[in-house]
Amino acid sequence: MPLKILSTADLHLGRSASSVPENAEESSTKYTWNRMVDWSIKNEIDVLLLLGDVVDRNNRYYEAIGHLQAGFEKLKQAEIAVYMVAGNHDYDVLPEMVKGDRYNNVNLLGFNGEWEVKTFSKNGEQIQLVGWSFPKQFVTEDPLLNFNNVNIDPNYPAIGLLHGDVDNRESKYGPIGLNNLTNKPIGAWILGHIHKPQELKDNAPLIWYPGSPHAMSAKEPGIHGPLLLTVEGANDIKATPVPLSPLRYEHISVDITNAEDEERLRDTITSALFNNANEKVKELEEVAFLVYDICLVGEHATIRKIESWALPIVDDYEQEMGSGTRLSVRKVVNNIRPAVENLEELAKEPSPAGMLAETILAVQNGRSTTFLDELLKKWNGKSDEMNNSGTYQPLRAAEKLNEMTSEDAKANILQECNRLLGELLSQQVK
Ligand SMILES: [Mn+2]
Repeated sequence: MPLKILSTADLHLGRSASSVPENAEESSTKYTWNRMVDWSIKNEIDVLLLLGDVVDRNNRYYEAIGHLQAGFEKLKQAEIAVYMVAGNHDYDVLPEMVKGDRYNNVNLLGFNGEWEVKTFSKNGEQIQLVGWSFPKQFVTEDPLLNFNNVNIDPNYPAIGLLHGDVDNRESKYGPIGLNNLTNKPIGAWILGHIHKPQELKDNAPLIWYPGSPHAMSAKEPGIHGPLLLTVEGANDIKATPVPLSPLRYEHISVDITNAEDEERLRDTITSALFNNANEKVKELEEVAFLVYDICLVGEHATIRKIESWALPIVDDYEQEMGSGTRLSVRKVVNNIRPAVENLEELAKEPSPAGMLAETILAVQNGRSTTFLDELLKKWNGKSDEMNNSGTYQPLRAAEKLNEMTSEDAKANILQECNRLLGELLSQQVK
């Protein structure tokens, strides 16, 4: 029977997800840790791989460690082996935990930044686990540059465990060159650090970021969960995502062009949400909360009315699916165009409406104008001022404050120009 390996990274034990009720047990990452432990036992997993940043540096450190230890204990009783490498968040705590022989089933690979190989065998099947751990919080050199004298037997499958930033040379968190992964005698590389699950290469070697198994914010939309590996041969390792995250975030666009009144608008939005959730129903069995960011699109004469009609949906909307999944809305943004017959013609007019039209076109077509540059400069100044203000310090510390990018600035300016232009045009006597 092929060996079954469950792999995961970036659990950040100690953290909780945002935009779901704080008292919901599903919000905290320890819920997903327990769920993965139970799932491994129930599904007769042979090995659990942890790819670093399992424990969060900044959040309730001691509580987090207790939950990790309780899980190790359960896995030990079920005779499931654990192999892990440390990341930039837990470079000090993971080595500390495996000191002494409390858990003879738990192995930390590559202590202090030295590559290490260990062999695991069960029922006549044998695999090699090859790993490297963060020796300190910041690592600016590719760990694979020291992949020398690593003794790998080519007759058996080898799985590489590493935490770091693939193809990001400037990273302080272990920059990894993709080429340095592909020329090693490794059948599959399983990586930590990036929260979005992604396959970087589908074979020879297989390369995956399993991602965070617990979606933590709207910045991490889509399916989250651990990755199941089935080892059929040295270069035949299959990967299957297991959607175990109790939370899921989604971004959807809703066209409101035909919403003439408040009732029609609410109907348009709620149907769009329900249809979207229904399409995903097979992936929602384990999802308790599905949280949406809505972007309103289309064309409308009175954008401000649409906005005021849509606003209450953030607080009011709640819908429960047959699966028990609760749908809610975190945010509504608008990207509605004012109903203008010819924006290009209007942009030529020397009037406030013309100026707004010109700015809208500039943002949409990626051009710059003197006025747009001025607006961007002001926007960035205000945004920095706001982000650096003491009021937001607790949010920053909890990493709950999203960093603003120039894309955010342009999106906001576009939204504002559309709104103003709609307003101006609706005041014109026809
Ligand atoms: Mn990391």
